[in-house]
Amino acid sequence: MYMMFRVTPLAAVMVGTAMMAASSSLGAVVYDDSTGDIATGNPNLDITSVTVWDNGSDLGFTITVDNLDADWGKYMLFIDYQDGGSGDNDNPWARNVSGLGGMDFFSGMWLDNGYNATAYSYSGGWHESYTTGIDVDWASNSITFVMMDVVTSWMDQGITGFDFEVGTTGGGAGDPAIDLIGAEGVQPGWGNGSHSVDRLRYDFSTVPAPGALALLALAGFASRRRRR
Ligand SMILES: [Ca+2]
Ligand SMILES: [Ca+2]
Repeated sequence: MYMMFRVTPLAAVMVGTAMMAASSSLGAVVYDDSTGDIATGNPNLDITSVTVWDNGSDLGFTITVDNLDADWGKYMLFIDYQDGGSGDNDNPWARNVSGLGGMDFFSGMWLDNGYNATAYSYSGGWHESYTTGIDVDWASNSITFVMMDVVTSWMDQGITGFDFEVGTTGGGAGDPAIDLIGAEGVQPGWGNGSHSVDRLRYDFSTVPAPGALALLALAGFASRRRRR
């Protein structure tokens, strides 16, 4: 049964950290990005990798940048997991990023005044839909964002994975993405637009249920008997 948990940021961070450790063998994919592929001198906005993982119920992202030594960066996650979704250049933060029509989920993270995150789903418009939490590791220049029970909810709808984009930006509506993960190349920088040309794919890790394992064992036993 799917249950929506609304958790405080602190609780989410604590659970998320525990899940990271527990889920390392279940599924984690690292997507690399070039270092220095930005038009501005903001290493806190230069993505070097994004790690996506799940444990069969929760979904986590770790965004690593060249140097997180600044407390004002903004980080965006766009997810396309089903038909329909947003128009192009249509995100809840009004950042100037084109090439991303059909998005169904958006999360924005910021480091000002401590740090926090917010998440939205698209249904005829953007609606803030989740209470989330992030964990910032200044020493490793990384920001980890965990969404509880999202995988459970989406798998109940027959979803087995999703396409996504990650971008960095500033604090103002109309700001562009300074860096995008993938093959976009150097974006024009402050005062200009930005454009996504690819979406990365993540498929959920699959954990066979006990019943499925029993069936597999039975099948193996039957095939061994037949070979005798
Ligand atoms: Ca980069
Ligand atoms: Ca969509």
